[in-house]
Amino acid sequence: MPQLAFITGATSGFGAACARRFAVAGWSLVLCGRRQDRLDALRAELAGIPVYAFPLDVRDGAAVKAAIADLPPEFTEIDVLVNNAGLALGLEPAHRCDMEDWERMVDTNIKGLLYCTRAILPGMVARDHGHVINIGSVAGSYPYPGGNAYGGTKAFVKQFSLNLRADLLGTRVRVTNIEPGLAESEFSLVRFKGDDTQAAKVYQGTQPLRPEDIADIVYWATSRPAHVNLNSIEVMPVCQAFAPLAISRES
Ligand code: NDP
Ligand code: 8X3
Repeated sequence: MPQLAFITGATSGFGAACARRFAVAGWSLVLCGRRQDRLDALRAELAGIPVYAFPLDVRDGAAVKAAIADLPPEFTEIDVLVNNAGLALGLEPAHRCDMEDWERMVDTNIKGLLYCTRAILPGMVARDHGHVINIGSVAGSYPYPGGNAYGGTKAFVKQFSLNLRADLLGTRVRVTNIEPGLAESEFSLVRFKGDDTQAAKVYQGTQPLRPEDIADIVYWATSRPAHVNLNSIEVMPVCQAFAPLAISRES
């Protein structure tokens, strides 16, 4: 049976890789992100697959609601929602952070994810079928200096995912929170506001996760038997692990 995935933030990184991975499996796709040129290029690349791509800023709740209400008929029965659009901004300690950066992370990573979920979930429940995949982060579980509001938004995503499971008990709608560690995409370029030297340093001397690794995990989670729900999947590259708790010592 043909299946349909709705992927937010499909213009780069994990989202674009997910689109390619689902396309390989023959799925139809609804793709969004703010950059129209990237959406056009991806649609051209995926020629032969039914793709509906449209520009969307997930921070605009009314636009999200209208776009989902106005999907072409053949793109309405969404089997999988990949709530991927998101970003980190800055790595400063909290007392030096830009309040606008914090607001943008909250608006995108939390409110954008809520808008998309709230608009798509009723159809899944009505059809008693569907899978919400949220892209969380290890930053939602483990604190690190400069992670402040970004980690907070991903902790929200983690708890919201669990609470969705609680609400959806008795339906066949599945929910999975995928929590990656260090992964190379445009993530650091965005975090450091276009400073490619600073962004490149994040990955220097490492073998980070690739967007394709995450896309494989997303696809794998959706392709488990229908009675299996993976609540969360935490994944790091082999080159990453935990640090000891920090202690400030006198002198
Ligand atoms: P990228 O920067 O490569 O991709 C982010 C995507 O989100 C882009 O397609 C961007 O599209 C989209 N996006 C950002 N803001 C908005 C918005 N307001 N409305 C719609 N789309 C938006 O980063 P990644 O692929 O790495 O990140 C994807 C997700 O994975 C994020 O949620 C991130 O927090 C998470 N993550 C990333 C990790 C990493 O190390 N890379 C690790 C753990 C989690 P556009 O700019 O066109 O709108
Ligand atoms: C992205 C991973 O460690 O940069 O969510 O916060 S990290």
